[in-house]
Amino acid sequence: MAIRCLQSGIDDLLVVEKAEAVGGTWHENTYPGAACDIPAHLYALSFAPKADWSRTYAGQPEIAAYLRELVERFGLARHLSLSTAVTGAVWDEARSLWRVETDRGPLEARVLVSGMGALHHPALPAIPGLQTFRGPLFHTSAWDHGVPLRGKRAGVIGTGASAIQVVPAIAPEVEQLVLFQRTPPWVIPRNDRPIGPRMQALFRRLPAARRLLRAAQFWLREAQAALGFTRVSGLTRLAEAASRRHLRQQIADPGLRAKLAPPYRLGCKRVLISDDYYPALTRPNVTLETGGIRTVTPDGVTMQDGRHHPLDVLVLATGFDVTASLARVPVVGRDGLILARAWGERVAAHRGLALAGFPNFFMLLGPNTGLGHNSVVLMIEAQVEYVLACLTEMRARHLAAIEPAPEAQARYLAELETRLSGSIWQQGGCASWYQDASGRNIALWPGTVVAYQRAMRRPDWAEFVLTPARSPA
Ligand code: N01
Repeated sequence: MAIRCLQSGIDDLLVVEKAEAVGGTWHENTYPGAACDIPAHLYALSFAPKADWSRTYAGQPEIAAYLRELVERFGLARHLSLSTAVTGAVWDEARSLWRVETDRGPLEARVLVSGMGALHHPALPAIPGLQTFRGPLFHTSAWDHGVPLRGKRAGVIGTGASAIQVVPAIAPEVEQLVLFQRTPPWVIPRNDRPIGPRMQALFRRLPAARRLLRAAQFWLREAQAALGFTRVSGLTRLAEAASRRHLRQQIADPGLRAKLAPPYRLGCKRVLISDDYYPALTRPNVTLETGGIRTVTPDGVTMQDGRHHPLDVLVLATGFDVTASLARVPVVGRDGLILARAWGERVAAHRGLALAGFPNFFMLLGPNTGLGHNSVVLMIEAQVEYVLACLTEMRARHLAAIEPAPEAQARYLAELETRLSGSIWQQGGCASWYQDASGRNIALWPGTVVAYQRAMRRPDWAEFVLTPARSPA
């Protein structure tokens, strides 16, 4: 958003970030094995390509370095306020601006864009006795690199995208590893490969070759979404068969295989990609525990049936508190309307990024604009261009405020509801962070990226209430 603003001549901008460095998820998640599930060439910003990605799926250090390098490349440093946490924001109707509270003092802004994301407040499990554990205890997103794992008995709770990267990375190092699984994930092959110097040189010299690769990676994933990842279809069955084959090929023991067979439809939870997760579970020093946890004790974990696993280190790979993430920062719109309350029973936004009653406020990656099948950066870019069009219009027409018209918002949300009904999240028989307490998908876009890009190509001003400035700005 900041780069595209600068490129469009909007340079009176400040990026406020609570961490001490840029990178967001790629700054914070440094656990062993952390990498992206989307090929690096496809995951990079479309307007900031990188020819020399070292592998098909880049690791966290390489992605974090890419994001830091963008600060240099696009001259962002003077627009950054790092180590500054936004603690609240209130719309000032009389002055048509946002009064933003931070832990380093107040700010004012005509337009407020949230890039806060939803996956950064750890979800700590409500397991009795958790806090009594005597050894090191930490969440994957706050990995304690000061804790040596060699020769230790480690426990990992959870089997989501984070856990299946951590387990193969630490299994060779620890003495014993107990993985506590509540629900097995669907896992498909990853086929990660290094990209050698000759390919990197080719991508540097011939940008069309890089673009071709990126397009192929994009359309492969779009086809999956169109055909199978959002609805139960023939492709769902094909993908499930491929995943079962992967399981059979990698796990010989029928007992272990049975424990790893998901009891719900593929696509309902995030589909995981890994070539080394199942093999890690066959190591003699790794135990897959599928009984329920009764309690954590000072020296380990006790199961419902009374068995006890003595442990030195406990890792929580239990995911993030998604629904509460934006609600943690009170955003107060017109007439004291609080964002978390405006959402009431349903977290939703007009086109996934704006809300009636909240003028000049946009959310990147807001409700129902996440993806399970393709690069989420493509969704963010579609939103960034849409917000830019709004900013340009505000400038051209001397507007004080812009916000969705309630009727247009209601129409959009009714259409979204139709798309969601009958989708895999409603019918797949699972629960995940994609869903709210009532089981409704509030996180993912229920369609292809192309469909969203088309819907977001340019704003239809009839969908908005445009308030002119009192005197030309
Ligand atoms: O979190 P998750 P994550 N007792 O919520 C289990 C992105 N990401 O950090 O399935 C026992 O997926 C829970 O069990 P269950 C990506 O979008 C991307 O792994 O609820 N277990 C589940 O197994 C991803 O979707 C990448 O039954 C408990 C696990 O903890 C998102 O981040 C890498 C429990 C949580 O899984 C979140 O992934 C990493 C309890 N009380 C993350 N509570 C890549 O791109 C929870 N669990 C590669």
